[in-house]
Amino acid sequence: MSRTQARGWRIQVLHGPNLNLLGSREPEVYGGETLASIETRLGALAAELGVEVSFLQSNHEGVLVDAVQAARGRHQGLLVNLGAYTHTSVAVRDALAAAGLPFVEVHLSNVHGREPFRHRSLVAPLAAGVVLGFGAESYLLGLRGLAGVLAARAGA
Ligand code: CA2
Repeated sequence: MSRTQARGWRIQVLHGPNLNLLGSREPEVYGGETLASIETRLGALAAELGVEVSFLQSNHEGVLVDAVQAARGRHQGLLVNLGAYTHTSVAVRDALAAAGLPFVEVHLSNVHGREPFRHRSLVAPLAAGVVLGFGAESYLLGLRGLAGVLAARAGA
C-alpha cells in the first residue's frame, strides 16, 4: 500500500455560517455550485480514497463547537470551512485545539484577495494544511490532503 493511500478513516466535514446559501447568490465570489453538489462530489472522492465522510452545516457557533467536540472518538480528522467564524471564533479554535485531531481548513474564495478582516484565520495555525481560492475544488483538494496526512500518521 502506498504511503498516501487511506484506510477507512472517518472524516467530519464542517461547513460554517451561510454556506447553506451556496449556489443561490454571489456566484462570482463562491461559484455556482450548491453545498449538496459539493457534498456529493466529496462523497465520491471519499469512496475513491477509502475514507468515510460525514457532513454538518450550521449557522451557529455553539453547534460547530459541539460538532468538533463530538468528533473526538468518532472521527480521525476534520475538513472545515468555518465561513466567517474562521476570522472571529476563539470558541471554535479552542474546540479544535482540545480535540487534537488533524484538520484541514478550506475556503472557496481566496480570502487574501478580499477585505483585510478576512486575511486572518484563528484556526490556520493549528491546521495540518489550508486550501483556498479554488472554489468547490478547495474541498476536494483538502480531502485528498487530509487523507494523506492520516495515512502518513498511521505509517501506511
Ligand atoms: O471563501 C470561503 O469559503 C469563506 O469561508 C466563505 C465565507 C466567508 O465569510 C469567508 O471569509 C470565506 C462566507 C460564506 C457565505 O456564503 C455565501 C454563499 C452564497 C451567498 C451568500 C453567502
